[in-house]
Amino acid sequence: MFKKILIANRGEIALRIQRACREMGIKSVVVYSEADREAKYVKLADEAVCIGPAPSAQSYLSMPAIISTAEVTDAEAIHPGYGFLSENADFAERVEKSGFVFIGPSSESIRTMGDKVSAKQAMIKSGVPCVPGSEGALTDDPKEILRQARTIGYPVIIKAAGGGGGRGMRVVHTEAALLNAVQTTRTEAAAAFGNPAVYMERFLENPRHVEIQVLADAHRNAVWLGERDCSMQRRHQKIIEEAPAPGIARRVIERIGERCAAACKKIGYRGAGTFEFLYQDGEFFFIEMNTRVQVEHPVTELVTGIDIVQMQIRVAAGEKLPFNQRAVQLRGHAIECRINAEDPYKFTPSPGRITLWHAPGGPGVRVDSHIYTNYTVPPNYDSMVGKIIVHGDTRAQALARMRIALSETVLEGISSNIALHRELMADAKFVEGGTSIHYLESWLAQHRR
Ligand code: MV4
Repeated sequence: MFKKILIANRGEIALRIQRACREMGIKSVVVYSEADREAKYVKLADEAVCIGPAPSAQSYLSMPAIISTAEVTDAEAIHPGYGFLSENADFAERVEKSGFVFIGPSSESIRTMGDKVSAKQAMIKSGVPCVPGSEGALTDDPKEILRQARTIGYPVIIKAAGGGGGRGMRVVHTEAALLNAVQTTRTEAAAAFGNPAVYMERFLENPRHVEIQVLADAHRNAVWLGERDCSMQRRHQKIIEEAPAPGIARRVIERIGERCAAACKKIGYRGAGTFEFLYQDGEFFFIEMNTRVQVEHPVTELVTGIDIVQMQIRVAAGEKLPFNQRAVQLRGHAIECRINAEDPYKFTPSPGRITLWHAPGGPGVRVDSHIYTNYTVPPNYDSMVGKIIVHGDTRAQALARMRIALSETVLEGISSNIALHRELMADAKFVEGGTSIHYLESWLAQHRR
Protein backbone atom coordinates (compact mmCIF):
# COMPACT_ATOMS: atom_id res chain seq x y z
CA MET A 1 0.00 0.00 0.00
CA PHE A 2 1.06 3.60 -0.60
CA LYS A 3 2.76 5.45 2.25
CA LYS A 4 1.85 8.89 0.96
CA ILE A 5 -0.79 10.26 -1.42
CA LEU A 6 -1.07 13.73 -2.92
CA ILE A 7 -4.62 15.10 -3.03
CA ALA A 8 -5.01 17.24 -6.15
CA ASN A 9 -8.29 18.87 -5.21
CA ARG A 10 -9.99 21.18 -2.71
CA GLY A 11 -13.13 21.56 -0.64
CA GLU A 12 -15.18 18.74 0.79
CA ILE A 13 -13.68 16.07 -1.48
CA ALA A 14 -10.14 16.95 -0.39
CA LEU A 15 -11.29 16.39 3.19
CA ARG A 16 -13.09 13.17 2.21
CA ILE A 17 -9.94 11.76 0.56
CA GLN A 18 -7.82 12.87 3.52
CA ARG A 19 -10.12 10.96 5.88
CA ALA A 20 -9.84 7.82 3.75
CA CYS A 21 -6.04 8.10 3.82
CA ARG A 22 -6.01 8.52 7.61
CA GLU A 23 -8.16 5.45 8.11
CA MET A 24 -5.80 3.44 5.92
CA GLY A 25 -2.67 4.71 7.68
CA ILE A 26 -1.56 6.63 4.59
CA LYS A 27 0.01 10.08 4.90
CA SER A 28 -1.48 12.73 2.66
CA VAL A 29 -0.21 15.93 1.08
CA VAL A 30 -2.72 18.55 0.07
CA VAL A 31 -2.04 21.18 -2.53
CA TYR A 32 -3.89 24.46 -2.19
CA SER A 33 -4.27 27.81 -3.89
CA GLU A 34 -3.77 31.16 -2.19
CA ALA A 35 -7.57 31.39 -1.85
CA ASP A 36 -7.69 28.16 0.18
CA ARG A 37 -5.01 28.97 2.75
CA GLU A 38 -7.60 28.91 5.57
CA ALA A 39 -9.40 25.77 4.43
CA LYS A 40 -10.11 22.99 6.92
CA TYR A 41 -8.35 20.25 4.96
CA VAL A 42 -5.25 22.47 4.73
CA LYS A 43 -5.22 23.01 8.48
CA LEU A 44 -5.77 19.28 9.14
CA ALA A 45 -3.24 18.08 6.57
CA ASP A 46 -0.10 16.09 7.35
CA GLU A 47 1.56 18.31 4.74
CA ALA A 48 0.22 21.20 2.68
CA VAL A 49 1.84 22.95 -0.25
CA CYS A 50 0.63 26.18 -1.83
CA ILE A 51 0.79 25.69 -5.59
CA GLY A 52 -0.36 29.03 -6.93
CA PRO A 53 -2.86 31.88 -6.98
CA ALA A 54 -6.63 31.59 -6.71
CA PRO A 55 -7.54 31.02 -10.38
CA SER A 56 -7.80 27.25 -10.99
CA ALA A 57 -5.81 27.50 -14.22
CA GLN A 58 -2.78 28.53 -12.16
CA SER A 59 -3.32 26.13 -9.25
CA TYR A 60 -5.69 23.13 -9.27
CA LEU A 61 -5.40 22.79 -13.05
CA SER A 62 -1.64 23.26 -13.20
CA MET A 63 -0.16 19.87 -14.07
CA PRO A 64 3.49 20.92 -13.56
CA ALA A 65 2.72 22.47 -10.15
CA ILE A 66 0.95 19.31 -8.98
CA ILE A 67 3.43 16.81 -10.35
CA SER A 68 6.44 18.73 -9.02
CA THR A 69 4.77 18.89 -5.60
CA ALA A 70 4.41 15.09 -5.68
CA GLU A 71 8.13 14.93 -6.47
CA VAL A 72 9.32 17.20 -3.66
CA THR A 73 7.02 15.61 -1.05
CA ASP A 74 7.80 12.01 -2.03
CA ALA A 75 4.17 11.13 -2.63
CA GLU A 76 3.65 7.87 -4.50
CA ALA A 77 0.18 8.43 -5.89
CA ILE A 78 -2.13 11.29 -6.85
CA HIS A 79 -5.86 11.34 -6.12
CA PRO A 80 -7.60 13.82 -8.44
CA GLY A 81 -11.03 13.90 -6.72
CA TYR A 82 -13.77 15.17 -9.05
CA GLY A 83 -13.73 18.13 -11.45
CA PHE A 84 -10.39 19.86 -12.16
CA LEU A 85 -7.96 17.29 -13.65
CA SER A 86 -9.91 14.18 -12.64
CA GLU A 87 -11.00 13.25 -16.17
CA ASN A 88 -8.05 14.68 -18.04
CA ALA A 89 -6.39 11.77 -19.87
CA ASP A 90 -3.25 13.83 -20.55
CA PHE A 91 -2.87 14.49 -16.83
CA ALA A 92 -3.29 10.80 -15.96
CA GLU A 93 -0.67 9.99 -18.57
CA ARG A 94 1.78 12.61 -17.29
CA VAL A 95 1.30 11.40 -13.72
CA GLU A 96 2.15 7.83 -14.74
CA LYS A 97 5.07 8.90 -16.98
CA SER A 98 6.49 10.86 -14.02
CA GLY A 99 6.55 7.68 -11.99
CA PHE A 100 3.45 8.22 -9.84
CA VAL A 101 0.24 6.24 -9.65
CA PHE A 102 -2.87 8.03 -10.87
CA ILE A 103 -5.73 7.01 -8.57
CA GLY A 104 -8.24 6.32 -11.29
CA PRO A 105 -8.55 4.39 -14.52
CA SER A 106 -5.83 4.14 -17.16
CA SER A 107 -5.36 7.24 -19.32
CA GLU A 108 -6.60 5.07 -22.19
CA SER A 109 -9.93 4.37 -20.43
CA ILE A 110 -10.30 8.07 -19.59
CA ARG A 111 -9.64 8.98 -23.22
CA THR A 112 -12.15 6.43 -24.54
CA MET A 113 -14.89 7.66 -22.20
CA GLY A 114 -14.00 11.32 -22.74
CA ASP A 115 -14.89 10.95 -26.41
CA LYS A 116 -18.62 10.28 -26.21
CA VAL A 117 -18.65 8.58 -29.63
CA SER A 118 -15.93 6.08 -28.68
CA ALA A 119 -17.57 5.61 -25.25
CA LYS A 120 -20.84 4.67 -26.89
CA GLN A 121 -19.12 2.35 -29.34
CA ALA A 122 -17.35 0.60 -26.45
CA MET A 123 -20.70 0.16 -24.68
CA ILE A 124 -22.50 -1.18 -27.75
CA LYS A 125 -19.67 -3.71 -28.17
CA SER A 126 -19.92 -4.66 -24.48
CA GLY A 127 -23.68 -5.19 -24.49
CA VAL A 128 -24.76 -2.06 -22.60
CA PRO A 129 -28.01 -0.67 -24.07
CA CYS A 130 -27.57 2.80 -25.62
CA VAL A 131 -29.95 5.46 -26.92
CA PRO A 132 -30.75 4.57 -30.55
CA GLY A 133 -28.76 6.87 -32.82
CA SER A 134 -26.09 7.32 -35.44
CA GLU A 135 -23.46 4.62 -35.57
CA GLY A 136 -20.44 6.70 -34.66
CA ALA A 137 -19.86 10.31 -35.62
CA LEU A 138 -21.95 11.96 -38.33
CA THR A 139 -20.43 12.16 -41.79
CA ASP A 140 -20.27 15.33 -43.90
CA ASP A 141 -22.87 13.98 -46.33
CA PRO A 142 -26.17 15.87 -45.83
CA LYS A 143 -28.22 13.11 -47.48
CA GLU A 144 -26.75 10.56 -45.13
CA ILE A 145 -27.47 12.77 -42.08
CA LEU A 146 -31.10 13.24 -43.19
CA ARG A 147 -31.43 9.50 -43.78
CA GLN A 148 -30.09 8.65 -40.31
CA ALA A 149 -32.48 11.10 -38.65
CA ARG A 150 -35.43 9.55 -40.52
CA THR A 151 -34.39 6.11 -39.35
CA ILE A 152 -34.03 7.27 -35.74
CA GLY A 153 -37.23 9.34 -35.80
CA TYR A 154 -37.77 12.94 -34.65
CA PRO A 155 -37.11 14.62 -32.29
CA VAL A 156 -33.38 13.92 -32.40
CA ILE A 157 -30.53 15.40 -30.39
CA ILE A 158 -27.16 16.38 -31.87
CA LYS A 159 -24.32 15.99 -29.37
CA ALA A 160 -20.64 16.90 -29.54
CA ALA A 161 -18.26 13.94 -29.18
CA GLY A 162 -16.06 16.14 -27.01
CA GLY A 163 -18.98 17.40 -24.91
CA GLY A 164 -20.74 15.72 -22.02
CA GLY A 165 -22.46 16.84 -18.87
CA GLY A 166 -24.88 18.91 -20.92
CA ARG A 167 -22.32 20.85 -22.95
CA GLY A 168 -22.54 20.97 -26.74
CA MET A 169 -25.97 19.58 -27.54
CA ARG A 170 -28.96 20.68 -29.59
CA VAL A 171 -32.45 19.22 -29.95
CA VAL A 172 -33.96 19.07 -33.45
CA HIS A 173 -37.70 18.65 -33.95
CA THR A 174 -38.05 18.79 -37.72
CA GLU A 175 -36.19 17.72 -40.81
CA ALA A 176 -36.17 21.36 -41.98
CA ALA A 177 -34.00 22.35 -39.00
CA LEU A 178 -31.62 19.39 -39.05
CA LEU A 179 -28.71 20.37 -41.27
CA ASN A 180 -28.36 23.85 -39.78
CA ALA A 181 -28.41 22.40 -36.28
CA VAL A 182 -25.71 19.89 -37.18
CA GLN A 183 -23.54 22.65 -38.65
CA THR A 184 -23.99 24.98 -35.68
CA THR A 185 -23.23 22.21 -33.17
CA ARG A 186 -20.11 21.25 -35.16
CA THR A 187 -18.83 24.85 -35.18
CA GLU A 188 -19.50 25.27 -31.46
CA ALA A 189 -17.90 21.92 -30.68
CA ALA A 190 -14.76 22.79 -32.64
CA ALA A 191 -14.44 26.04 -30.68
CA ALA A 192 -15.30 24.61 -27.24
CA PHE A 193 -13.64 21.19 -27.36
CA GLY A 194 -11.22 21.40 -30.28
CA ASN A 195 -13.16 18.56 -31.88
CA PRO A 196 -15.92 19.18 -34.45
CA ALA A 197 -17.20 15.57 -34.35
CA VAL A 198 -20.91 15.26 -33.51
CA TYR A 199 -23.31 12.34 -33.24
CA MET A 200 -27.08 11.94 -33.24
CA GLU A 201 -29.53 10.22 -30.90
CA ARG A 202 -33.25 9.88 -30.55
CA PHE A 203 -34.25 12.65 -28.10
CA LEU A 204 -35.95 11.26 -25.00
CA GLU A 205 -38.52 13.83 -23.88
CA ASN A 206 -39.10 13.02 -20.24
CA PRO A 207 -36.48 10.65 -18.83
CA ARG A 208 -35.02 10.14 -15.39
CA HIS A 209 -31.28 10.22 -14.81
CA VAL A 210 -30.28 6.95 -13.19
CA GLU A 211 -26.64 5.97 -12.88
CA ILE A 212 -24.82 2.78 -11.91
CA GLN A 213 -21.74 2.89 -9.66
CA VAL A 214 -19.01 0.38 -10.47
CA LEU A 215 -15.69 -0.62 -8.94
CA ALA A 216 -13.07 -2.62 -10.79
CA ASP A 217 -9.59 -3.82 -9.94
CA ALA A 218 -6.55 -4.43 -12.14
CA HIS A 219 -7.27 -8.19 -12.11
CA ARG A 220 -10.45 -8.05 -14.19
CA ASN A 221 -12.76 -8.21 -11.20
CA ALA A 222 -15.64 -5.76 -11.37
CA VAL A 223 -18.76 -5.19 -9.29
CA TRP A 224 -21.66 -2.78 -9.50
CA LEU A 225 -22.83 -1.06 -6.33
CA GLY A 226 -26.45 -0.36 -7.11
CA GLU A 227 -27.83 2.76 -8.72
CA ARG A 228 -28.46 6.40 -7.91
CA ASP A 229 -31.34 8.55 -9.09
CA CYS A 230 -29.95 11.99 -9.92
CA SER A 231 -32.95 13.46 -11.71
CA MET A 232 -33.33 16.46 -9.37
CA GLN A 233 -31.15 18.93 -11.23
CA ARG A 234 -31.16 22.44 -12.60
CA ARG A 235 -29.09 23.40 -15.65
CA HIS A 236 -27.14 20.13 -15.40
CA GLN A 237 -26.27 20.77 -11.75
CA LYS A 238 -27.63 17.97 -9.59
CA ILE A 239 -28.90 19.07 -6.19
CA ILE A 240 -30.49 15.91 -4.75
CA GLU A 241 -29.45 12.30 -5.31
CA GLU A 242 -30.79 9.10 -3.85
CA ALA A 243 -30.28 5.37 -3.79
CA PRO A 244 -32.03 3.17 -4.71
CA ALA A 245 -34.00 4.79 -7.56
CA PRO A 246 -37.67 4.88 -6.47
CA GLY A 247 -40.17 2.70 -8.28
CA ILE A 248 -37.88 0.79 -10.64
CA ALA A 249 -38.16 -3.01 -10.52
CA ARG A 250 -35.07 -4.63 -9.01
CA ARG A 251 -34.77 -7.17 -11.81
CA VAL A 252 -34.66 -4.39 -14.42
CA ILE A 253 -31.85 -2.61 -12.56
CA GLU A 254 -30.01 -5.86 -11.88
CA ARG A 255 -29.89 -6.67 -15.57
CA ILE A 256 -28.34 -3.27 -16.30
CA GLY A 257 -25.95 -3.41 -13.35
CA GLU A 258 -24.66 -6.80 -14.44
CA ARG A 259 -24.10 -5.45 -17.95
CA CYS A 260 -22.09 -2.55 -16.52
CA ALA A 261 -19.87 -4.84 -14.46
CA ALA A 262 -19.42 -7.12 -17.49
CA ALA A 263 -18.50 -4.10 -19.64
CA CYS A 264 -15.82 -3.11 -17.09
CA LYS A 265 -14.28 -6.57 -17.38
CA LYS A 266 -14.48 -6.48 -21.15
CA ILE A 267 -12.75 -3.11 -21.54
CA GLY A 268 -10.26 -3.76 -18.71
CA TYR A 269 -11.59 -0.88 -16.64
CA ARG A 270 -9.91 -0.19 -13.31
CA GLY A 271 -11.08 2.07 -10.48
CA ALA A 272 -14.40 3.64 -9.58
CA GLY A 273 -16.71 4.62 -12.40
CA THR A 274 -20.27 5.61 -13.14
CA PHE A 275 -22.44 4.56 -16.06
CA GLU A 276 -24.99 7.30 -16.72
CA PHE A 277 -28.35 6.22 -18.10
CA LEU A 278 -31.56 7.85 -19.12
CA TYR A 279 -34.52 5.82 -17.89
CA GLN A 280 -37.83 6.21 -19.67
CA ASP A 281 -40.87 3.94 -20.08
CA GLY A 282 -39.21 1.08 -18.20
CA GLU A 283 -36.04 1.09 -20.31
CA PHE A 284 -32.43 2.10 -19.66
CA PHE A 285 -30.31 3.92 -22.25
CA PHE A 286 -26.59 4.54 -21.68
CA ILE A 287 -25.45 8.11 -22.39
CA GLU A 288 -22.02 8.68 -20.81
CA MET A 289 -19.49 7.19 -18.41
CA ASN A 290 -17.75 9.14 -15.66
CA THR A 291 -14.29 7.88 -14.83
CA ARG A 292 -13.93 9.58 -11.43
CA VAL A 293 -15.39 9.50 -7.93
CA GLN A 294 -18.58 11.54 -8.00
CA VAL A 295 -20.01 14.16 -5.69
CA GLU A 296 -22.93 11.83 -4.90
CA HIS A 297 -20.83 8.75 -4.01
CA PRO A 298 -21.93 8.88 -0.33
CA VAL A 299 -25.48 7.69 -1.04
CA THR A 300 -23.99 4.51 -2.50
CA GLU A 301 -21.62 4.20 0.45
CA LEU A 302 -24.56 4.40 2.86
CA VAL A 303 -26.66 1.73 1.13
CA THR A 304 -23.73 -0.66 0.51
CA GLY A 305 -21.48 0.00 3.51
CA ILE A 306 -18.55 0.14 1.06
CA ASP A 307 -16.03 2.98 1.26
CA ILE A 308 -15.64 3.94 -2.40
CA VAL A 309 -12.67 6.27 -1.88
CA GLN A 310 -10.74 3.60 0.05
CA MET A 311 -11.52 1.12 -2.71
CA GLN A 312 -10.20 3.55 -5.33
CA ILE A 313 -6.92 3.70 -3.42
CA ARG A 314 -6.72 -0.06 -2.96
CA VAL A 315 -7.30 -0.95 -6.60
CA ALA A 316 -4.90 1.80 -7.72
CA ALA A 317 -2.26 0.12 -5.52
CA GLY A 318 -2.90 -3.13 -7.38
CA GLU A 319 -4.92 -4.86 -4.68
CA LYS A 320 -7.81 -7.12 -5.58
CA LEU A 321 -11.33 -6.03 -4.64
CA PRO A 322 -11.85 -7.53 -1.16
CA PHE A 323 -15.43 -8.66 -1.95
CA ASN A 324 -17.40 -10.12 -4.84
CA GLN A 325 -20.79 -9.22 -6.31
CA ARG A 326 -22.69 -11.57 -3.99
CA ALA A 327 -21.28 -9.74 -0.99
CA VAL A 328 -22.69 -6.43 -2.26
CA GLN A 329 -25.99 -6.16 -0.42
CA LEU A 330 -28.11 -3.03 -0.60
CA ARG A 331 -29.67 -1.93 2.66
CA GLY A 332 -32.24 0.80 3.18
CA HIS A 333 -32.41 4.13 1.41
CA ALA A 334 -30.08 7.14 1.24
CA ILE A 335 -30.66 10.74 0.14
CA GLU A 336 -28.13 13.52 -0.41
CA CYS A 337 -28.80 17.25 -0.49
CA ARG A 338 -26.03 19.38 -1.94
CA ILE A 339 -25.60 22.63 -0.01
CA ASN A 340 -24.63 25.46 -2.34
CA ALA A 341 -23.54 28.98 -1.43
CA GLU A 342 -25.89 30.69 -3.86
CA ASP A 343 -28.74 33.13 -4.12
CA PRO A 344 -31.97 31.21 -3.41
CA TYR A 345 -33.84 32.84 -6.32
CA LYS A 346 -31.25 33.79 -8.92
CA PHE A 347 -28.84 30.91 -8.20
CA THR A 348 -25.89 33.25 -8.56
CA PRO A 349 -22.91 32.32 -6.34
CA SER A 350 -22.92 33.82 -2.85
CA PRO A 351 -19.34 33.66 -1.56
CA GLY A 352 -18.27 35.38 1.64
CA ARG A 353 -17.74 34.83 5.33
CA ILE A 354 -19.81 32.22 7.11
CA THR A 355 -20.80 33.81 10.41
CA LEU A 356 -22.45 30.67 11.80
CA TRP A 357 -22.43 27.01 10.78
CA HIS A 358 -24.18 24.38 12.78
CA ALA A 359 -24.15 20.96 11.16
CA PRO A 360 -26.99 18.50 11.75
CA GLY A 361 -26.48 15.13 13.42
CA GLY A 362 -28.25 12.16 14.90
CA PRO A 363 -29.02 8.66 13.66
CA GLY A 364 -28.36 8.05 9.99
CA VAL A 365 -27.02 11.54 9.28
CA ARG A 366 -23.68 12.20 7.55
CA VAL A 367 -22.26 15.62 6.70
CA ASP A 368 -19.41 15.92 4.20
CA SER A 369 -18.26 19.52 4.35
CA HIS A 370 -15.10 21.52 4.81
CA ILE A 371 -16.78 24.67 6.13
CA TYR A 372 -16.77 26.09 9.67
CA THR A 373 -17.93 29.25 11.45
CA ASN A 374 -15.78 32.20 10.27
CA TYR A 375 -14.63 30.34 7.14
CA THR A 376 -14.75 32.52 4.04
CA VAL A 377 -16.12 30.84 0.91
CA PRO A 378 -13.82 32.00 -1.90
CA PRO A 379 -15.45 33.34 -5.08
CA ASN A 380 -13.15 31.40 -7.39
CA TYR A 381 -14.61 27.90 -7.36
CA ASP A 382 -17.80 25.85 -7.43
CA SER A 383 -20.49 27.05 -5.04
CA MET A 384 -21.04 23.68 -3.35
CA VAL A 385 -19.96 23.98 0.29
CA GLY A 386 -21.10 20.62 1.59
CA LYS A 387 -23.49 17.72 1.46
CA ILE A 388 -25.99 16.39 3.95
CA ILE A 389 -26.55 12.68 3.44
CA VAL A 390 -29.08 10.59 5.35
CA HIS A 391 -29.79 6.89 5.56
CA GLY A 392 -32.90 5.07 6.73
CA ASP A 393 -34.44 1.60 6.56
CA THR A 394 -37.01 2.93 4.09
CA ARG A 395 -37.29 5.95 1.80
CA ALA A 396 -39.91 7.38 4.17
CA GLN A 397 -37.46 7.15 7.07
CA ALA A 398 -34.66 8.68 5.02
CA LEU A 399 -36.97 11.55 4.03
CA ALA A 400 -37.96 12.10 7.67
CA ARG A 401 -34.32 12.12 8.70
CA MET A 402 -33.46 14.61 5.95
CA ARG A 403 -36.28 16.93 7.03
CA ILE A 404 -34.99 16.83 10.61
CA ALA A 405 -31.38 17.32 9.49
CA LEU A 406 -32.32 20.32 7.35
CA SER A 407 -34.36 21.79 10.21
CA GLU A 408 -31.30 21.58 12.49
CA THR A 409 -28.87 23.06 9.97
CA VAL A 410 -27.80 26.66 10.53
CA LEU A 411 -25.78 28.46 7.86
CA GLU A 412 -25.51 32.24 8.27
CA GLY A 413 -23.52 35.01 6.62
CA ILE A 414 -23.96 33.70 3.07
CA SER A 415 -27.03 32.75 1.03
CA SER A 416 -27.68 29.08 0.44
CA ASN A 417 -30.13 26.63 -1.07
CA ILE A 418 -31.07 25.09 2.29
CA ALA A 419 -34.56 26.62 2.22
CA LEU A 420 -35.10 25.14 -1.26
CA HIS A 421 -34.17 21.68 0.05
CA ARG A 422 -36.61 22.11 2.95
CA GLU A 423 -39.39 22.89 0.47
CA LEU A 424 -38.51 20.01 -1.82
CA MET A 425 -38.47 17.48 1.03
CA ALA A 426 -42.11 18.46 1.62
CA ASP A 427 -43.12 18.47 -2.06
CA ALA A 428 -45.80 15.86 -2.78
CA LYS A 429 -44.35 14.76 -6.14
CA PHE A 430 -40.80 14.44 -4.82
CA VAL A 431 -42.05 12.58 -1.78
CA GLU A 432 -43.93 10.20 -4.08
CA GLY A 433 -40.65 9.60 -5.97
CA GLY A 434 -39.69 9.05 -9.58
CA THR A 435 -39.78 12.62 -10.91
CA SER A 436 -38.02 13.30 -14.24
CA ILE A 437 -34.99 15.45 -15.11
CA HIS A 438 -37.35 18.34 -15.94
CA TYR A 439 -39.23 18.33 -12.64
CA LEU A 440 -37.09 20.77 -10.65
CA GLU A 441 -36.98 23.42 -13.37
CA SER A 442 -40.75 23.34 -13.83
CA TRP A 443 -41.23 23.36 -10.05
CA LEU A 444 -39.02 26.44 -9.80
CA ALA A 445 -40.93 28.16 -12.61
CA GLN A 446 -44.16 27.62 -10.67
CA HIS A 447 -42.96 28.33 -7.14
CA ARG A 448 -40.50 31.15 -7.58
CA ARG A 449 -40.24 34.64 -8.95
C1 MV4 B 1 -30.16 13.31 -23.66
C2 MV4 B 1 -31.44 13.73 -23.29
C3 MV4 B 1 -32.50 13.24 -23.99
N1 MV4 B 1 -32.30 12.37 -25.01
N2 MV4 B 1 -29.99 12.42 -24.65
C4 MV4 B 1 -27.73 16.14 -20.72
C5 MV4 B 1 -26.45 15.93 -20.02
C6 MV4 B 1 -25.78 14.88 -20.77
N3 MV4 B 1 -25.16 13.98 -19.83
C7 MV4 B 1 -26.81 14.22 -21.58
N4 MV4 B 1 -28.00 14.98 -21.44
C8 MV4 B 1 -29.16 14.62 -22.00
N5 MV4 B 1 -29.06 13.72 -23.01
C9 MV4 B 1 -31.06 11.98 -25.31
N6 MV4 B 1 -30.87 11.13 -26.32
C10 MV4 B 1 -31.56 14.65 -22.24
C11 MV4 B 1 -30.43 15.10 -21.59
C12 MV4 B 1 -30.63 16.00 -20.50
C13 MV4 B 1 -30.33 15.62 -19.19
C14 MV4 B 1 -29.79 14.38 -18.88
C15 MV4 B 1 -29.49 14.02 -17.58
C16 MV4 B 1 -29.75 14.92 -16.56
C17 MV4 B 1 -30.27 16.14 -16.84
C18 MV4 B 1 -30.57 16.51 -18.14
C19 MV4 B 1 -31.12 17.76 -18.41
C20 MV4 B 1 -31.41 18.12 -19.69
C21 MV4 B 1 -31.16 17.24 -20.74
